Amino acid sequence: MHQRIHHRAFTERLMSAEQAATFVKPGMTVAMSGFTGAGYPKAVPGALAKLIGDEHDAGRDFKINVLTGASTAPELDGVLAKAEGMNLRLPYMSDPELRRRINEGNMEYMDIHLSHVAQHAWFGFYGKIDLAIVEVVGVTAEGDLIPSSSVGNNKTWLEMADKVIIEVNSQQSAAMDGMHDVYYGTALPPHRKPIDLTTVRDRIGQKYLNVDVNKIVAVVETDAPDRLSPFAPVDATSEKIADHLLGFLDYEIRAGRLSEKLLPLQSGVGNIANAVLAGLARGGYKGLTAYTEVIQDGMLQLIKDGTIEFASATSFSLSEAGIAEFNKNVDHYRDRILLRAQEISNHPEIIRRLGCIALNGMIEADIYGNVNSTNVLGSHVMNGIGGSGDFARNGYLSVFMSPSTAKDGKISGIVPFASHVDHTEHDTMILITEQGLADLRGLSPKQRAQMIIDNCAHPDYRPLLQDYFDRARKESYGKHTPHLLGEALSWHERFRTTGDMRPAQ
Ligand code: 0RQ
Repeated sequence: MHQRIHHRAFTERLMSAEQAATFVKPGMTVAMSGFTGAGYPKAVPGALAKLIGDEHDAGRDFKINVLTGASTAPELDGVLAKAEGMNLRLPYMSDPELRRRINEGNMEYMDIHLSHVAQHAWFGFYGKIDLAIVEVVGVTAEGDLIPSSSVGNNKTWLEMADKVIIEVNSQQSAAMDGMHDVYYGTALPPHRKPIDLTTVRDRIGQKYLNVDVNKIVAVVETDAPDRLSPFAPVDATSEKIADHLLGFLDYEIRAGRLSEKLLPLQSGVGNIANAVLAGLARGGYKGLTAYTEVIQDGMLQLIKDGTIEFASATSFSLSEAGIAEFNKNVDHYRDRILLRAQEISNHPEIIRRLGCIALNGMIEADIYGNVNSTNVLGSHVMNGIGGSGDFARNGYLSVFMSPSTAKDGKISGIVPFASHVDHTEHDTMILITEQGLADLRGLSPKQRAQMIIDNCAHPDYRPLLQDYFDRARKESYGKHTPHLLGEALSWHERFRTTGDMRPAQ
């Protein structure tokens, strides 16, 4: 019994998820663990959703504000969204039920750079945090918490919350003990000090999370897996994108701007990023490093085959096969992976010092290189900016990748004007589609536009973009970043009305 809980203050507060959920009251701000489907509480949110549902059935209002690390899973975001139990949710999310409610306008969602969340909480921007619900692997005899498959914002939630509920999940590998590095040196301005992390391997903190036992109101034992997202099989499009990236990296090595070991890689979420990582294995690299947020299957494979010798992240996001592989070879991975708090994994100071190569997916880019990562047709949020902004702004190189079209060619990934901007033209250095790669470094806006049209646009859309650009160069009010303002978003409007960005023939 309680093999993973070695402290009496915790065993004394063991209870069911249903009992624990009763500590949540309407209007509370509840901060939960979880990052990209890993390390989120598995039982209390479900029990809470049931409680909320019962209250709603009885005609009583019950909604809470939910803060997390990043996306969670159906057992958290999904059930609370279905129960109409959230007023506000932040930051990154990816649950279909939650996404639907946000896009229907039935709840508020705040999309925040992942490095900002903890510090904004400390600055008081989100008000008081009433309760934290945090999954851990176990509790030590000293009452410290062994972090789970993500660290995310847990340090901050445990410190800031008035009350704490702990879920101890026996299905998380006990071998993760020791794989974490939790930094306790952050302070508020003007008292901040440099963060002494100069290589991806550096340990600057401690293995365990601290918690004030007096704040613990409930401990719940669980035995359930993480979300285990499957990834789309690598297809010809993502293989081409990976090949363009590999060609570019070779070019940089030959130009003497990168060594054979490159610089620490950051890789975003999604199928494209995952496929591109898998593609790196074909590049013949050895001994690379990663300073990133998420370890997906693609990265695990690179660590396994020695392409990557060390990876720092804040979370895993593995498929079922990925978890099985991790558990099978856990001793190999333990020495090669470190999980940190997301304020450190995504810290601008460190990303800039290390010189990360930021590799992120996008929804669309415009001809000048403004990138939309989040909002389809400028209004329907997909997931959120996640950490892409932290890395794109501060990395040594910022690369954005996408197929050149979406929805069977009816949508162009390269448009005259991005319908929503997450990363400005000033932050985008390299754009890649399966059509080719645009190296935008050192180019003016008009030079960038021509290169993006020539190299990245799909042939169906290339003449249309060229026509827009040519006319804009003649007719635009200013000729620095030429635009036809009345037409700039007409492709999106056409898709809305006809279901295709291409004009009818
Ligand atoms: O839709 O799911 O209905 O098929 O978007 O697109 O091409 O499979 O690409 O999985 O790599 O995701 C930007 C969403 C790309 C992701 C985004 C539709 C497309 C498909 C997925 P379906 P793909 P990916 C660090 C980094 C922001 C956060 C980030 C993302 C679905 O990369 O969320 O980078 N990035 N974090 O059909 C309409 C378009 C579209 C489009 C694609 N122009 N219009 N739909 N789609 N382009 C990690 C963290 O921060 C945690």
